[in-house]
Amino acid sequence: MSLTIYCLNGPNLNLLGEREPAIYGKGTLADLETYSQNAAAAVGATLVFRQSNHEGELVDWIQEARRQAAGVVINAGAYTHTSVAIHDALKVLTIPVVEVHLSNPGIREEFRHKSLVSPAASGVIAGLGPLGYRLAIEAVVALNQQKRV
Ligand code: CA2
Repeated sequence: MSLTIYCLNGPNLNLLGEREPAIYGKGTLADLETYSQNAAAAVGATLVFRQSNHEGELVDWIQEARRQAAGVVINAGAYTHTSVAIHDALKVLTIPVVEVHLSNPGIREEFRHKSLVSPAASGVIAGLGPLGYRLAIEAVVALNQQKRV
């Protein structure tokens, strides 16, 4: 049976391709979704890909994933560094959670060095652009396979 993976994207990621190409690349969010959908299809998974600028909506989707998904790939955007609500929602999950970032926050401004998502994640992928999304999807599938061994 096909695994359903939620890929959740936080604030301002709808602006991809419009500004800061040196940091985030030239691709748009639609390009990132197509790339991610193809990556999921290649490993036989079904991807639910969403973006919101609103913290509460992201929390609602994480709660929905608890019932609907076999794993979560999350780029919480700037909420990565501030949101106790997203941290708490992720902590409740018993499915794999992979934190992903297009850039590498660890080599950027100091305020990006702390992640509240990481303590609730199975793993973190950063700095690889869209490739990170593919690897995160593959990781969710592999972690589900491990569970069944
Ligand atoms: O590198 C990432 O994926 C980030 O999660 C992106 C967030 C940033 O706050 C995190 O520290 C790292 C920001 C996303 C904003 O994306 C934009 C894209 C184009 C133009 C402006 C913002």
